[in-house]
Amino acid sequence: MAGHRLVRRHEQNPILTPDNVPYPVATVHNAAVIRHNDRYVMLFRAHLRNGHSVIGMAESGDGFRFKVRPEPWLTPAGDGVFGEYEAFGVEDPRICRIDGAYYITYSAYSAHGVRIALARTEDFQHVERIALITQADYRNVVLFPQRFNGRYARLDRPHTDSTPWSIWISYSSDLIHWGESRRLMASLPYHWDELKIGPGATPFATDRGWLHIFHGVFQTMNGAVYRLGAALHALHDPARIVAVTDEWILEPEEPWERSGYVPNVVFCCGAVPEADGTVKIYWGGADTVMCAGSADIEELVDACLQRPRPALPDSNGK
Ligand code: BMA
Repeated sequence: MAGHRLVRRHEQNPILTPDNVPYPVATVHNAAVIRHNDRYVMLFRAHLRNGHSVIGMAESGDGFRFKVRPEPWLTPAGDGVFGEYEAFGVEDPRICRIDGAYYITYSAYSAHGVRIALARTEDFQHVERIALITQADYRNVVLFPQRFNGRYARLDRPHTDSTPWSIWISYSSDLIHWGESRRLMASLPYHWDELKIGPGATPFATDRGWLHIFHGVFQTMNGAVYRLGAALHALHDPARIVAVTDEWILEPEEPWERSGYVPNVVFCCGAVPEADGTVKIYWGGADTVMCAGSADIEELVDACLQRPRPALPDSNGK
């Protein structure tokens, strides 16, 4: 894509590869990143060589050069209900800070399908699993970092045969039991995201709304292409979409985004807004390596507001 780029790639991409991990892994991707004290903490997904995923942890002083801890951070539970539902692996974490604690939502895979689990940590040393917070056939749950009228909110993505996989919102008073779900955003026919969309990074507040970086997928004769878009949700009512970018903000371009474990994928699970008005954006490249870049928050907001597209198709399917 020619012209001005909203997301500027870091010159040292990929910033993390399987070679940087001190235990045997085939991939390092789909990582969440958050600032904890004066460090950046990354929780990444890594495929083991049996095809199951674990979650590893890396730390950084500058948000770009990460050092991986010697052991995986979260591996499938050995017993109990989590053991039953995580038997095939734990994937695609997201981190959200609420009231001083960090909540991690991740995909739990098993013979029963994929559902979302919630864990909590205060220091990234000790982690406590709290609950499985969806039924089967859900992925990509991101929490909002504050309550709305006393209730927590999340964006989620149920799988369904009758509609394209879309972004929904649900509410909870305890982070465990969720309901009042509504469909907020869907892919548009013959658009870059026409196959499906899903939540990406934990939303962050801007003066014009919550900015949410999501992924959209286009099916080609040569397989699916995963790209990123941005949406703005009203600050006091995240169920109200203010605007969605008509164009993608990032697509696979670099060799390590176009080829790897799954080709032509950029997939985002984390973004860190900075005091200087930029946001660091993290994405998995081809489900194999971690990449990072930065963007001006105002430019992303403007891209949503100045070149918007409908959040949901109209009744004629457009
Ligand atoms: C999705 C998930 C992601 C992955 C993407 C591209 O369905 O499995 O974890 O990054 O496909 O393979």
